[in-house]
Amino acid sequence: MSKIALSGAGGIVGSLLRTGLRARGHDLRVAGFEPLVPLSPDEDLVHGDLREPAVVDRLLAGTEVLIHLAGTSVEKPLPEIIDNNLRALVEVYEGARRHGVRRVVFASSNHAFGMYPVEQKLRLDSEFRPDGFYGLSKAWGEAMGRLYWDKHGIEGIALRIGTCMGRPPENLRQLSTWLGTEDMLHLIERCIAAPAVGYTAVWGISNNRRAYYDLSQANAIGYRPVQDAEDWAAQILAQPDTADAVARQFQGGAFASHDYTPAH
Ligand code: 15L
Repeated sequence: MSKIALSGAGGIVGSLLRTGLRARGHDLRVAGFEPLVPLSPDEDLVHGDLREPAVVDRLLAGTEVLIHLAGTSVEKPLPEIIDNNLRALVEVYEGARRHGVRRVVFASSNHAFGMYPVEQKLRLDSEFRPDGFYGLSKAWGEAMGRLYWDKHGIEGIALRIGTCMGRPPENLRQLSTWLGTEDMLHLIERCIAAPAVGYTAVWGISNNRRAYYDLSQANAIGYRPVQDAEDWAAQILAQPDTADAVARQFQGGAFASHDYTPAH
């Protein structure tokens, strides 16, 4: 079985994947910025700053696939985004070249498309419409995956993750953006096992009736989500929607309304 590197294992999605993939028998090396408490004495752990090539080397040596979740995962001032999501990503991809990593699965985000109106259904080839510097960094990350496939032959999958928190959807927006844990584990296993993907993007949401995205093209890697946020719709719709008017208008929700210039 091939060795899989998982970065960002200390985060919410990273923790779910660390335990879920381990339970499914995958051979993992997991990395966090801070030291992680081992789940067993023999767990293969790395920690440190991925802007440092030596840390990247420890993460990637002997691995075949990298699931790259590390980085800033919310809107932050630009210098932090540049350090964690742009500079670190270059180091990670250069490390993938040095170590002959076959495939990088990059955690992109719905926020690279957050300025689309909620009424619009997006396809995989819809243009980026980031809702902030964080979403913009994900557009950069997707383009980097494209570059390293076209120029260096490293396969890439950009996972445009919606809302994946390891719990049921909690508001109207999440009826469209939710990704259930079971679907997420199935999606990642498809990202690991799908043959010859070259470079592709995939929407990382469940089979939500109110999805903002057209999932029909996700079948390229064999992703067949079975969970649906609609199962929680009745209780969510019975509560008042606390989102502000701008957040209600755009797919990125509160990320779109943050620092929004009105009346333009
Ligand atoms: C993301 O990309 C964020 O990392 C996460 O914190 C959530 O905000 C999620 O998107 C979402 O849109 O719900």
